[in-house]
Amino acid sequence: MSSIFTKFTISVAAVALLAGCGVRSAGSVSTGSSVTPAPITGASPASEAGLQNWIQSFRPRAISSGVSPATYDRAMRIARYNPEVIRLDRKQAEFSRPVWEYLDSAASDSRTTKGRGLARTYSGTLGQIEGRYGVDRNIVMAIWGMESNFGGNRGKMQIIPSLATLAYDGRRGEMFQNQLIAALKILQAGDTDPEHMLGSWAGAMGHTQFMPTSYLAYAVDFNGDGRRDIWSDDPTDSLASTASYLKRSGWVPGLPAAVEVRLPSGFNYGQTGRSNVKSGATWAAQGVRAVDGRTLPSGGIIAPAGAQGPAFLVTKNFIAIRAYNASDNYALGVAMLGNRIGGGPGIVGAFPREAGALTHNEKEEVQRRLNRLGYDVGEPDGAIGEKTMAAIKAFQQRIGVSPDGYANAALLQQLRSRS
Ligand SMILES: [Ca+2]
Repeated sequence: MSSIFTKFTISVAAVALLAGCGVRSAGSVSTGSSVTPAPITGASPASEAGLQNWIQSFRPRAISSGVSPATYDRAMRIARYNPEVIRLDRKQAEFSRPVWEYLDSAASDSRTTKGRGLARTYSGTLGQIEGRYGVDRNIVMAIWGMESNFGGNRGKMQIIPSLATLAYDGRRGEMFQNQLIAALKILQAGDTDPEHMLGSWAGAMGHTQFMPTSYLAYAVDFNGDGRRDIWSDDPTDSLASTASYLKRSGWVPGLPAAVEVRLPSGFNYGQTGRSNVKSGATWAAQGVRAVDGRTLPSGGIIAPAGAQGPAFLVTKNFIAIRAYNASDNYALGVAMLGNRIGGGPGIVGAFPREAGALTHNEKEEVQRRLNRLGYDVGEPDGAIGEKTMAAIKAFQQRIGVSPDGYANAALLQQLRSRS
């Protein structure tokens, strides 16, 4: 299978060492890097022979985790090394899309129209799911839209070969070994068989892209046919499983996930951040208002494009959506798409589109300069996370500008003139 493998001669002893390394690491909490078969200097682990050897050495671990020998052997019959998943796993996300472009596509007109139509088609099912789990049907629809474009992009790759390759390969080996064991337990429960267990390259399956561990924890058989079938064209079990996931992640019935707000002039942006939760009355007393005039729930305020862009009060239900995918932009995209599918408006406030967004390299430069000024943002990676935002806020406070934590051209200029 692997063209790379054929270029190297790997001795039987080396393969055994490699396999043993994988097994030893499997029980530890180490990162994937320690699973990388370092003993074969210069050689890629990309080899069918290496994978098959690893499968034999991993067998006792799977069995001790509760996978029967029959399940293991039956599933692993279809495991083949897949260089494509390794290529995808290593691909760096170096493009950097402005948040408004992400949200534009998340809650686009076409996706909204499709979602509204399907919400009518599945109205009865969605009502039953909402009745059982208390999760807003429009949010369930939005996750369906975000994860697979309403079932159109569920992924057609067999999960077992993908997960076996990723578990063996090593970069995030431990994580994928756990996912592989979870996938084997799903097969053992009889919900599907290895050939029909399909999904995306990294193991996300079905209409709402459940990883195997999430499936084991949250998937439900809602239509009562005896199988938690998230692979079927019928989305019922997938949608109910998604509602089950959100309910267990703390969903509060009747609470919006995100409410677009207008902030008063002179608002102290040092208060932004989803974790800085205040009651709706406290925000209202500061002059914060919902753009649609509704009473504010309690939550934190985020301004994803800084002081020049729109702001949102985000609640416990925003946090529940983040449990699905730990990204503020994702959760905001789900909330906005759900709002639109339910007949509500999109985002009212204007993003600072004309100002553009920093490139990946410019974001790295922001991080380097913050580090140089003594703010610890860790290894620059061009991804503005919570650590970097906190450092930006501290820097902005120090130089006396509104501490919105947003990395834009003005901030970069301010950093360049001081570092
Ligand atoms: Ca079912």
